Amino acid sequence: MREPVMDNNATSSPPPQSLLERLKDYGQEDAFALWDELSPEERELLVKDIESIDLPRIDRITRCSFRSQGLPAAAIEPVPESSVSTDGKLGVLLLSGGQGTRLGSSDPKGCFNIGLPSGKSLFQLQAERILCLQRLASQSVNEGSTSFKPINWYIMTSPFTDEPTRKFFESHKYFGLEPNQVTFFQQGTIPCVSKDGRFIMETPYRVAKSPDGNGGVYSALKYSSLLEDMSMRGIKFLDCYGVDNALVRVADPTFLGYFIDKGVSAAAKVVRKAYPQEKVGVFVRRGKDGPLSVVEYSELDPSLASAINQQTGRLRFCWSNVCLHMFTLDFLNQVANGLEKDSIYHLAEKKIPSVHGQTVGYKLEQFIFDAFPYAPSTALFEVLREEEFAPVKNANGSNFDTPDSARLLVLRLHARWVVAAGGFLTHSVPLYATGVEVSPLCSYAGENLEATCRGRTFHAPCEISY
Ligand code: UD2
Repeated sequence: MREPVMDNNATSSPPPQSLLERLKDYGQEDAFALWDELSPEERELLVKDIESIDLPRIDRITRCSFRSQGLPAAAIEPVPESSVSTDGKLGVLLLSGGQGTRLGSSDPKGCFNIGLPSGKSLFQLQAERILCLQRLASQSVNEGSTSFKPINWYIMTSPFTDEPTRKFFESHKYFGLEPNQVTFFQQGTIPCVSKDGRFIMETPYRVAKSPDGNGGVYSALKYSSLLEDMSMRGIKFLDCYGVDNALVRVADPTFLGYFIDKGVSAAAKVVRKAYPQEKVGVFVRRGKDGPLSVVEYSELDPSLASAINQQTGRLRFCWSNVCLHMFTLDFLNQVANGLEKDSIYHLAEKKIPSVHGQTVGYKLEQFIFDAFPYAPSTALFEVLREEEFAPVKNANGSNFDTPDSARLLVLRLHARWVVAAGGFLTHSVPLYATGVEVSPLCSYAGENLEATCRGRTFHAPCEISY
């Protein structure tokens, strides 16, 4: 228990009345509960912290989200096969505000080295895939008439990842990209609340807050005026993805071609779900002809996750969300308003550090795919898991989605590229446990490897980087 503050003036002066009244309006007066124990400096910090919170907005979000949690979800239907087509002017939007908690690393996940022969981080692999595309595009432009522009990379960070991410890029000289083609911006944070919707106090003079989810990207783009920046740069489409996928095909031309051909506002790549409990969202239709949406793995009833389609013998909900999205810039301009108006956030039950120790409460998050129901038109694009999805979620030693499993997926895919290009592999350990790494500067998706590989033997594991 804290010792009461000795300064008599301090202990007698009450909290600012107008601020206390405003808190009472929203049932949050308890934020001042420990006022008498605070020093003058702590009181000043608490007043500033409360004044930094948009009380009407947070109250609306909390009320709408709590209310929505109780509502029976509209009956969900699997996405009919016909909606998923198996056949593929661009900015890149990277969601990189998450903390690597499950990975056991305090660094931003993009800094993580998954143990490839090159030792490259996820950020470097993604930067070099952009460089490779720029080189391929400039080669094709030389045959054409139009001039070639660099691909703009917008990277969303959070208060946890912003500074270390910027420093990582600066210390690696942007991995060969031009600094002015990389834009960092921060997502918002939101107060954590107790089960009855009251602010949880992290310290006696600070409300506990957490990043507002990867769906925070919409309001972050809107309030940072980056949507205007994209428009000024001539961007019409945004390839949006999660950082923790070692096989992500950043700015995938095939996906862009498919997206433009379909003429939709929002699209996602999907893979077939590997097993019922896989930690992926699934695409569903709400109601018979309802909008396309995603039910996150943490919110899908286990019985529905395991339900089998009797005709196909496959999982009823089999189209997995893998955080690989494409949006038109026009849609991004509209959807931020719709999401803000409805103010429905997901409630993630967590143990939250507070003045009363670990308190069970809620972190409020929006998800990137919450935008899909607001899209006038959508499309799904099936891709092969072994070519495009290698999640890096959990520390090595866990059963799935580890740096080791991701590394093997990369080495196996690239080994297939080398053999297809006429190369040979020797390996001192079983081939299922090794392979070769092809630098993204050599090849984006297995193309242009014949000159390097034909007739040559490579001893796995190694990096092919020229
Ligand atoms: C995400 C997907 C899930 C599935 C899975 C595949 C969401 C909401 N869920 O689950 O459906 O595709 O990945 O691996 O996308 N992030 C932020 N800000 C935040 C929180 C997360 O930028 O406040 C980023 C994070 O850095 C990562 C991505 O969003 O790039 C996914 O983050 P996650 O780890 O929260 O999502 P996960 O793995 O539970």
